[in-house]
Amino acid sequence: MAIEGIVRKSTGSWYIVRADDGAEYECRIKGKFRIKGIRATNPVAVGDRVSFKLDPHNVGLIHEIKERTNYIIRQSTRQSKASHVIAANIDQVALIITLAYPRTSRGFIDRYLVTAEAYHIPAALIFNKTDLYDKKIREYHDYLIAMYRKIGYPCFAVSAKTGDNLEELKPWLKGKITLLSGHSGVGKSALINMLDVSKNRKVATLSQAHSKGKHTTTFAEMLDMEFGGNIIDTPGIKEFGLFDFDKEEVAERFPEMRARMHECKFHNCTHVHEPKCAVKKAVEDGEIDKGRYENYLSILNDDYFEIKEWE
Ligand SMILES: Nc1nc2c(ncn2[C@@H]2O[C@H](COP(=O)(O)OP(=O)(O)OP(=O)(O)O)[C@@H](O)[C@H]2O)c(=O)[nH]1
Ligand SMILES: [Mg+2]
Ligand SMILES: [Zn+2]
Repeated sequence: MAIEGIVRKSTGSWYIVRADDGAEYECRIKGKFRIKGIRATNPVAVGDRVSFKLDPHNVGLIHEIKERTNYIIRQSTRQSKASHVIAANIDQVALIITLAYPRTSRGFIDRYLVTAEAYHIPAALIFNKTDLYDKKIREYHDYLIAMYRKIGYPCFAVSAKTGDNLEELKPWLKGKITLLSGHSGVGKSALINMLDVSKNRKVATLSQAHSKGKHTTTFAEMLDMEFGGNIIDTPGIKEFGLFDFDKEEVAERFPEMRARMHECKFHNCTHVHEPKCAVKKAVEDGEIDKGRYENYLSILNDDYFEIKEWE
C-alpha cells in the first residue's frame, strides 16, 4: 500500500518523511528520478509531497513526487550548471542577515530578494545579532531597515542570543512554512532554538561564532514550532543562483522599479542608458535607493545569469 507524506529532512541519500497520520518513516528513492524541467543534483527536497511503499525492512521507497507549488534552487557551484533544490512547497522565505560576524553584503540581500520575487514567494529580512552592534553598525542597520520597509519587505531586528524582539517575529511565522536562509554563521539554527527551546539545533561553538563558512547545519530540515508553523533550517549558502528568468525580467523583480517603469519613455527601456527613464530619474531624486539600482545593474552584468535551467 502506498503512503503519502511530506519530506521533513533530506540528506541527499535518505529522507525522513512524515505521513499524513503523523508517523515518520526513513525513506530512500527508488531508481532514478527526473523531474521535468529541472536538472537538479537532488531529485527530492524538503517540503516535497511524496508517495512511498515500505520494503520488508520498513524502509520507505519513494516512487512518486507530487507536483510542486513552488521551489527554490541554488547553483551547486558557481561554475556548474547543475542546481540544487533547497526546498519545495513553501509559503514564505526569510533571509537572516548579520551586518557583522559575518557580514551579509547588500549584493547578496538584493539577489536573494530578486530570486524570491521571481518565484512569487513573499520574503522578509531578519537582521540578527543586534546585541553586537556598535554605533556605526546601528546607523547602517537603521538605514537598511527603513529602505527595505519602504519597498514593502517586512523587516525584523532580533538577537538570537538575548531573545530581543523574537515575539514580534512569531506572528509572521505562525501558521506558515518558512524557509530560513543566509550565510553560514548568521544564526539560523540559534534563532530556531530561541524561538522554541525544544528544538535543540546544533549551533556553532563560541570559538567559531565570528568566522564564516563553518557549516554547522549540513542538511535542510523542516521543524514544527511550538507556537504553530514550520521553519526549514538550511545549511548556510554562499550565493544564490538566479535561475529561470531573462534579463528583461530583472527590473520587474525590483518592486520599486516595477512601480515606475510604465512611466519610462520607451516601453522596452532597460533603465541603463535610455533617455526619459522614470527609474533613473527616481534614482537621481533619491526615491529609489542608489545601492539597489547599482545591484540591479550588477545583476544585469552577471554572466552566470545567462544559465538556462530549462531543457
Ligand atoms: N552575539 C550573538 N551571537 C549569535 C546570535 N545568533 C547566533 N549567534 C552565534 O553565532 C554562531 C553561529 O550560529 P548558528 O546558529 O550555528 O549559525 P547558522 O546560521 O545556523 O550557521 P550554519 O548552520 O553553518 O549555516 C553561534 O556561535 C551562535 O551562538 C546573536 O543574536 N548574537
Ligand atoms: Mg545552522
Ligand atoms: Zn527606464
